[in-house]
Amino acid sequence: MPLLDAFDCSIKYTQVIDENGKVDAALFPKDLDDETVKQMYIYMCFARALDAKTLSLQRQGRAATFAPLLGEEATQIGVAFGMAKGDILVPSFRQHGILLARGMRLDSYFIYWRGFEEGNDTLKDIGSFPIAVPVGTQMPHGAGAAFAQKYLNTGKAVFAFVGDGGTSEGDFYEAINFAGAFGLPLVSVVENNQWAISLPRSKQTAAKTLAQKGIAAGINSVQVDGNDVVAVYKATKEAAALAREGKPSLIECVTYRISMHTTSDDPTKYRSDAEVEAWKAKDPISRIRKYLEGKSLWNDSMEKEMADKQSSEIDEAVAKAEAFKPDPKSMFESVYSFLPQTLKEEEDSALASGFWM
Ligand SMILES: Cc1ncc(C[n+]2csc(CCOP(=O)(O)OP(=O)(O)O)c2C)c(N)n1
Ligand SMILES: [Mg+2]
Repeated sequence: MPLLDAFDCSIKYTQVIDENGKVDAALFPKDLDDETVKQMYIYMCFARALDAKTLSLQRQGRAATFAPLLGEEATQIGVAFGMAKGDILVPSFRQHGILLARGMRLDSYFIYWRGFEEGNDTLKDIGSFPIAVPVGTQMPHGAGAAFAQKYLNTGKAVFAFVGDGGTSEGDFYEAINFAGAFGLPLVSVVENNQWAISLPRSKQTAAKTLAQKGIAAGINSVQVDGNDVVAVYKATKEAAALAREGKPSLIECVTYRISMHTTSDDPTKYRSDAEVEAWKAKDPISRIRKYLEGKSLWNDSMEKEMADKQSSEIDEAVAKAEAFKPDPKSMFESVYSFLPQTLKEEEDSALASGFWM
């Protein structure tokens, strides 16, 4: 007699559209129409354009230390499109693609990257927690928010993002365990971009997949090609439906950080060009373009029109953000219920000197 009932420990990997734009028709989601795939393509391009602009602003001293998402567009846009309208998002620091597709105000985004928290504040209007840099904290926050949705019976699912490195944090294990034990509407999205600053995925854990960590928590756990927006969309939709039945999920999106960790990092110091080039061949955007072109749904003139529109929208938002004048009092608020004397003195001095203006 076995001591335990048998249970399935295998992890399913899904790819729907490969590097050449070839589709596995049996896996293609029935609810996904051409127009939506086109929109996903447009948002992936928009995310890449926004990313490039922010990097350029940082290099000019017009934005703070920034974490680029280049190469990870399909993971973020796929999740954005698979979530329902009122669902809740808990991003970390590299998720501007999903925030963009969920309707983030672009001027707020640039205000945040100028270093002002006011830019983070408007994310609540799109059902998102603020951008937060601590690694892994998104998970217990997400589990807590999911507990609240269950308690209040809102029917909303919560999507919390964590990196490959973040899955080594205690926060990660505690959150998925809590979600499994309480049957919470939590979808944990592991954006596995193969690197945690300079630590490669191979040294992060001896586990073969990051998805399998969810098995121990008793939750639905899958792995998808994170450079395939359709596979990510499909897994997200399925996980969202399960979440609404009180079944949490973990989706490991296998992707790659093509760019630097942040603008203060030099990845050439710790990884080879050959590795980066191999991943560039799996680019998430070009495969969807090939797919759309194959169906005569996209062409060069549409590409140009799209790029021009996105670039003027971005430029307009930058101009607005650079004209933004923060209230000097704002940096003294929201931490203490009343201001300690030392900070009060600093506040008085800041206001008197007018250095902010
Ligand atoms: C708790 C904590 N420890 C360390 C750091 C410094 N840090 C910032 S990002 C990062 C690596 C995160 O890697 P991963 O989770 O894979 O996410 P990625 O940056 O690849 O998106 C580290 C160690 C931090 N921000 N928070
Ligand atoms: Mg990583």
